[in-house]
Amino acid sequence: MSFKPALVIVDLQEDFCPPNGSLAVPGGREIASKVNYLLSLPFALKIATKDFHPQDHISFASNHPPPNNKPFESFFTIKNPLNPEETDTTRLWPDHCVQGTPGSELIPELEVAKVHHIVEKGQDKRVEMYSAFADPFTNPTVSRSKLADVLHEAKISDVFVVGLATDYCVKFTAIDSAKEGFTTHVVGEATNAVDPSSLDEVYKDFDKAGVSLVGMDSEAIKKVKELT
Ligand code: VGL
Ligand code: ZN
Repeated sequence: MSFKPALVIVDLQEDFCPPNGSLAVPGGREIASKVNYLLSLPFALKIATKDFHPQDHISFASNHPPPNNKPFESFFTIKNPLNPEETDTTRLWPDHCVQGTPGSELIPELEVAKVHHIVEKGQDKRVEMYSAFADPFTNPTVSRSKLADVLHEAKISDVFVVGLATDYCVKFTAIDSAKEGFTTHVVGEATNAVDPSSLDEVYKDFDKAGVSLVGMDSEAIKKVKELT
């Protein structure tokens, strides 16, 4: 199959960035220059995703009763709304990326004019959805975005994932991309993590899923530059 790369920029939104983001990732805004450089390269498709929650989203600690409602600390077991036997235990967060709020906007540093598609995710209040492809349930899946269709229709071979956060939405988006059959790369310098101490584990998960961690100067990026 011929090399046809796509760039997927995950959740580069105000609420994930200092100084005002409710769920600010350390160094979140600083990756914008690297992402903009990648946007200048001849990727066949350039996509930005947005975490885009209703105010009553299940991942917000504020929507749960005490004492298990501490943002960043508490966990909650979500039942698949279509099959209560299937469950997903997940961390609760401060309110973030609420539809229609400034926190949900892509950061202004991002050169959004170079982006071909914006994919919104996390709109279903009943499920967490870190991956920009789908929620974590499989039996059955509850909520799916248009991302897989857009990539398959364009006959993309390789997906390069960047953005926020390495240990949550970047990780699950990259793993799902590999599951969809795309050769998948995460460009390390163009991501940042909520918890940098978790990165060793995250990189092991990439290995297991067949996702490669690459640098801005890697052979994989050189191959993109050589396209015209
Ligand atoms: C994310 C936590 C909650 C992310 C989204 O974009 O990594 N993290 N929602
Ligand atoms: Zn979220």
